[in-house]
Amino acid sequence: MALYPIKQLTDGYGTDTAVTGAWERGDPEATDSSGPKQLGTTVSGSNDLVTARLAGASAGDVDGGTTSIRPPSIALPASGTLRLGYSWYLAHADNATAADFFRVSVVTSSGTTVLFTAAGAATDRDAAWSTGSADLTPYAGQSVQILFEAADAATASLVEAGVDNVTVRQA
Ligand SMILES: [Ca+2]
Ligand SMILES: [Ca+2]
Repeated sequence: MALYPIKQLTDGYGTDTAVTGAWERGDPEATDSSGPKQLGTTVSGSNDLVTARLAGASAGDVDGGTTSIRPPSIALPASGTLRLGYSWYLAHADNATAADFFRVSVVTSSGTTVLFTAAGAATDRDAAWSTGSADLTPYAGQSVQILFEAADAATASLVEAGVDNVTVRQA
């Protein structure tokens, strides 16, 4: 089993459209708006990847479009079963819609493939860590990047997201 700690780069493709709430790595402050919307505690330690870590005067959430964060390329082993693991949350207020999202994708030299999407809805969704995983075996032997995106699309809504403990394991 191999374990790869993954670094990150915000707006790695220069395509982000969000005007606030850009992903960053740091020690997050908790926010509350009808329940927790940004978690002040992480899974791995003091830091996580979070859509603007400070609570600030306003909620400091994603506004105006999409924000992305991706690690540098990682060279996957050529053999074995490869599994991506991560902890994540998406939180939004009841002013969200299905246009808002949290998304995980794998990027290779031949394109981007969505691995997971959590869409928003017109409900109050509190932040809570969940674990996600995806099979990266089809990408064995390739150089890949894991791309995380969060979006406040369509009408403005309170949207926050977090990611932690990103790993690739070889079995
Ligand atoms: Ca935030
Ligand atoms: Ca929205």
